[in-house]
Amino acid sequence: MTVVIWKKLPTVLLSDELLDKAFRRATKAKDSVDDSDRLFRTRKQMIRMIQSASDVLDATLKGYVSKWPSLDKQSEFDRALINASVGCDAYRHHLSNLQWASNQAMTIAKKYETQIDRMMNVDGMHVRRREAYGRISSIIDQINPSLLWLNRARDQLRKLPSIDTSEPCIVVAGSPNVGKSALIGVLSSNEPDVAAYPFTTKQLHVGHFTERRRRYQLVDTPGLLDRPMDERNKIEMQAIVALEHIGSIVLFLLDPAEHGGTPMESQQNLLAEVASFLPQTPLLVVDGKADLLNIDTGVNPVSGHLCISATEGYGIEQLRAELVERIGADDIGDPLNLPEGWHRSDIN
Ligand SMILES: Nc1nc2c(ncn2[C@@H]2O[C@H](COP(=O)(O)OP(=O)(O)OP(=O)(O)O)[C@@H](O)[C@H]2O)c(=O)[nH]1
Ligand SMILES: [Mg+2]
Repeated sequence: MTVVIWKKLPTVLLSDELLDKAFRRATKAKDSVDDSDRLFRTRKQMIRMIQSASDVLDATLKGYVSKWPSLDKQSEFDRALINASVGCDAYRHHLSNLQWASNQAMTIAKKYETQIDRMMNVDGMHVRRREAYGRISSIIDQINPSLLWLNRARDQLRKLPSIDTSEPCIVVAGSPNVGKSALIGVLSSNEPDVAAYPFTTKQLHVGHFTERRRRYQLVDTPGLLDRPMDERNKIEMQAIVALEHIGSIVLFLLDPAEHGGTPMESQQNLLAEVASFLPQTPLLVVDGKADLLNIDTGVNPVSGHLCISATEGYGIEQLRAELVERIGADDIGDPLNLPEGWHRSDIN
């Protein structure tokens, strides 16, 4: 599975820009044709113009199709995000329109090239070449709505988080304002990236740290879990379900001081809910804002949970070690990732 770097999605030219590019290239190609015989020269020129215009269109359009990530190759998480932000059906439809136009342009070009090749009249060749241009232009104009759609979709998709599903991913969940983003900030080695879930207006933080040569990603869930289950729409549910597929572990952050405004009872209910819709994903419950609880020992003696303060830095390294250990225990796929205390003589 490849990681989609959404920010690198190429821009898409609109129909007039595309045609301009193709016809300009074609004129240049014509000028390089040399033949002393007027009939032969014109024939070669007209054919060359049609050929090079259709080649440019074909390469550009197919280039878009191949550079835009193919939905079938996406993780369930990415597909859920694409669906929520621009719609998977529309995505497929507009990209396939580009493919269609590119094939049409090639077919028209071939047909006119053959005709011109058989002609003996210079004026007729010019007429045919203009006809070919006209028909190709009308095909490209027909897909302008798709080109426009892709440009707008690009603006949306660029805001999505880029998550590598082949690396461990820690999903940070909890009620609003409990300190999820602050915790991602202190656990991350650089400033976390800011991205967007397509259905909330809140900023989503994506951070990472490296421990024993392994990269751990941290993903935020702001606004995703704020409402009761029955009020969430299908698209939000897809994203929540998809979290199960990317999450190596769910870090559920509680705010026992209720500083964020949510009573502990509601926080516990949300915890039960999260546990029920992500049944396959291990869950680590952590008490946050330890500074407000006056606990600096790393474990809350009341709940038995690890206890951290993002603002004061308490318990952070203990939490990191716990996360790495829990994820490591589940991972048997990577031969380079040996259990603690082991060594390999062939690598150093
Ligand atoms: N005292 C204290 N305050 C904290 C701590 N962590 C976060 N806060 C404060 O709690 C508030 C919410 O923190 P955020 O990190 O934005 O919480 P969040 O869970 O990401 O909030 P949403 O994304 O809106 O759901 C902010 O005012 C933080 O400064 C902590 O460890 N101790
Ligand atoms: Mg937040």
